[in-house]
Amino acid sequence: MTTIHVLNGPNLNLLGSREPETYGTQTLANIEAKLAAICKAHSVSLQFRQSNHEGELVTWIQEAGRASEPIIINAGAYSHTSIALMDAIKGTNARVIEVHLSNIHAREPFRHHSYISGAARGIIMGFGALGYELAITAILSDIAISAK
Ligand code: CA2
Repeated sequence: MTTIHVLNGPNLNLLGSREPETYGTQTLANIEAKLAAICKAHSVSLQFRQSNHEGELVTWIQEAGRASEPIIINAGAYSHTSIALMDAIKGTNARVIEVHLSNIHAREPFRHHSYISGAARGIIMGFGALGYELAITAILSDIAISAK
């Protein structure tokens, strides 16, 4: 059974507690529950994780990469700073979808560039928690196409 890895970066554990105007009201646990239900309905397994540590995210990307399993990543602020995450993604042949809750291009200039984007298959941003569901849909569709 394919596993979809959903990786969340720094401070996303605070989701739903502050800044609802930017990030919405859903908690990470809410998002995980929704994705788990979608994955169950499609007979795929879900590995949903969050870390405030860059190296841990690198390790998880490598782990998914070794298994050639798809990754959905919201790297949080590391998106704008981390060459290590970019290298980890480039070093895998895993399919990677970048997600952001907010539209980073409508925010401060320092958020406009993401090191993840150039290494990702696609990017979904600005739709809040729905973005994660859209990313799962995209991956499920990719899996279905590659199984044909
Ligand atoms: O829009 C996104 O998903 C971001 O990846 C979220 C990051 C931010 O640094 C990126 O520029 C865009 C921040 C996540 C922090 O989330 C919080 C949620 C509630 C309260 C405080 C932080």
